[in-house]
Amino acid sequence: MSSNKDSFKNNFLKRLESMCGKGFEESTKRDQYYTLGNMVREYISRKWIETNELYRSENKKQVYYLSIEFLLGRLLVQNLLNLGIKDVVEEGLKELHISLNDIEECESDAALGNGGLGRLAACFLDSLATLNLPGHGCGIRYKHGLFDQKIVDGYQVELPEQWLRHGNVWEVRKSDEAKEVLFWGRVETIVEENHVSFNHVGAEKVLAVPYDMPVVGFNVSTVNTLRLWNAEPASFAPNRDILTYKRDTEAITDFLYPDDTYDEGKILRLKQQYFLVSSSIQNIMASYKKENANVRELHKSVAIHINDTHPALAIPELMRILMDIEGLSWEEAWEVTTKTLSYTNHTILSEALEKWPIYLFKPLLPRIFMIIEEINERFCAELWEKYPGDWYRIEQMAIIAHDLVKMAHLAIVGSNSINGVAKIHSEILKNREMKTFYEMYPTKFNNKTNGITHRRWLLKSNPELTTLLKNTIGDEFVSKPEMLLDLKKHIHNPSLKEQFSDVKRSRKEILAKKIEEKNGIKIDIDSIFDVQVKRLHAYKRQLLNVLHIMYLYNRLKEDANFFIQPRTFIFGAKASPTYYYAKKIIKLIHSLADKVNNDPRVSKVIKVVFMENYRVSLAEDIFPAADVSEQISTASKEASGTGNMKFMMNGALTVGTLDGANIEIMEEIGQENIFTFGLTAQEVLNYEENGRYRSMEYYHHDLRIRQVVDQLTNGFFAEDEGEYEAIADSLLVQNDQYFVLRDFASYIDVQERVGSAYQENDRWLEKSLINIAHSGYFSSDRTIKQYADEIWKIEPIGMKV
Ligand code: 26Q
Repeated sequence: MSSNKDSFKNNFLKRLESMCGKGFEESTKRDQYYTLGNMVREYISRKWIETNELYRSENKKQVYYLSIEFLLGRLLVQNLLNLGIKDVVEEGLKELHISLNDIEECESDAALGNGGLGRLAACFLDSLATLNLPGHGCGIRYKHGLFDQKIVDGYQVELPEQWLRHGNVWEVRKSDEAKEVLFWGRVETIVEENHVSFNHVGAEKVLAVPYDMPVVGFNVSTVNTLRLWNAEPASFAPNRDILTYKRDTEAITDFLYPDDTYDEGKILRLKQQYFLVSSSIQNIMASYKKENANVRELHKSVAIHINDTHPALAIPELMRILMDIEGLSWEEAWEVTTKTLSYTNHTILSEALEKWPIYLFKPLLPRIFMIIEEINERFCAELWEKYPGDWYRIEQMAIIAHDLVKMAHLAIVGSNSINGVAKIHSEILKNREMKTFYEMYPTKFNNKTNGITHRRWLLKSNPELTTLLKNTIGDEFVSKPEMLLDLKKHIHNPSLKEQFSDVKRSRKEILAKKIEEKNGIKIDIDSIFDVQVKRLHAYKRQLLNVLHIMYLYNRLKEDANFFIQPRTFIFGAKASPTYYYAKKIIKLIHSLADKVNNDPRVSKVIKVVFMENYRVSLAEDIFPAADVSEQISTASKEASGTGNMKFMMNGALTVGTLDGANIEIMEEIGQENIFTFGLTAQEVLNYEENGRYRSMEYYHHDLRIRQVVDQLTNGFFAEDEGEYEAIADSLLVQNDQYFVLRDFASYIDVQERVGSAYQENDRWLEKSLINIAHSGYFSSDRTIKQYADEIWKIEPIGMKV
């Protein structure tokens, strides 16, 4: 690799021949991708080694970020950008008549995550490296990432994802650093004079082999590591059929679990969690002990962060190693453990809180279970001291109760910090969901509002807007995203507005072209691109969006004079394979699209598009092209949201409830630059408490509602009349748990205001620019600085640029 275009070209051609065994003329795009990828990785490796050496020699505190998901997406172009060689490479390739965009298409997304939580972990890695912070990701090398979604006849079909099929140029296998992870077996208690020790015997051993991926900081020489563990058979002979053992072992890292709260309690998922945790903690101890003698001081050199409760077994695992291997007393081990660990909560939906039945847990992880029992007993004793006689409170707070292990309780008790991911979410945790724990440990609770990396969601995905911003306010915002605020000085500049409008239009054209290719639907570039892309979940209320479109359809059919600003409604969403209701909503969107897009008159003003297989790389085409961002969750249910920030950074205006980070977006940009509607979180929580909501009343009293709800089951759609009965039932029979009908009128109103606002083109563009200007606050660099200063207590490591 080199920073000179001509020598890059020469090297590229030589490498292509030696790696692929063919000349340039015969080479395929994939050969070219593979060659370039390998050149880039080699270029990274010097800095990677130096970073690791520096971390060893400086011996400063480091953080390990444990996460069951890392939703990285593609890495080639982001790495080129962060290394500062994208332009040279792009130009060099162009002279060879190769388009960088084309060869990027050969890279599979690393889709090792479901959605928000996994993508947040990926943004955090990018920020850690860019801020020169010693922070490592620890995760699982799933052979198959999140399923590929195909739509067949309007229904979602899942296909196994195959990102490793053509190899992975970014990973380095480190078989010498493999660790053994123990499952099953039993624990022998050995009592000697004044000492008790424990022996885990008859266990089944699994080998955890690390694959390291470099995490390249932007414009710095720091290259951090994401270590992904792969499960392989250990060399010992198990006491059973070797083929079954091999298959069971490899199954641990075969699949990413699709976020599926309806499918919990699967033993394989528990195995995955312990596999990640045990290999990572063993690894952390091994590298700590290379440089430090005293394990009692671990917390001075190491912070371990758990991304939700999925890696919460890190607490008993660290206790196990400190006591059983390092010989610390319970009290000593507990002090080190709690000082080392911190925890982020990402959800308040009670069905997503992890609970493991003892009958599954205890046989699989006998020593870990013993330790959790002891943590629970000591914790309950402490509660008894504090609240003597308050059995109810103790039962509610216990880590083990009613034959279940409650992972959130374990995580809270075993950590020094517990944070939510947006202000309102952290307040709800303190005042409701985790109130009793907050009363017990008030100082542990804090907020860290989420952020996104502008290096992917602006610089990489929207180079056109990036150039315009550089020309307008200079390029300081590239390393200091808060400098985007400078744009506010220019929002009345007519030339800037025109240029921004051109950029938006060009990105809408690119997306429209892809939609035409993939969906065969021609869309109007001048229409409002109104987008809802996120996982499909009842609480996110894609249904509210759908019912509003049905309402517009009805109005257009009934009244030839009904005017609306033309709109294209774009959806992208994966549903968990066993989430019946969510899959029905996908089918419903397709039925609606058929109805709307095939109506000669209606389709002149509105269109409905469902983009298949929503994922990071598709998102990079969608956010830059959006005019309107749909963030319409039932207030109080969306912990933060991060898509809202990506839209904002690309100049889309938000239609949203006062939920999650939408509230902070509004605080930043002002009420006049966002379209809010619907119940507040407090109003939702009041309804939930007093039970006074009756969805039927809204159905009976609002004709608009009655019409669209009836249309779900009266043959309006071409499908069988029973097809959407479950959806109609959720609204009427089950009393509309997510307040869709309650917020419907308010949503219609706000959408009318959106339409009118869009007609005032000049004001709309100013609002867009204000959104972009304030998006710097939502950079994950800000978030990560707060974690580093307030939770992990880590500092940047002095690197030369
Ligand atoms: C739990 C038990 C069993 C199987 C799966 C799961 C599971 C897996 C993934 C439960 C939840 C998840 C993912 C949660 C998630 O993505 N939450 C989102 O996190 C974002 C980052 O903080 C927030 O912005 C979103 O508001 C939140 O929904």
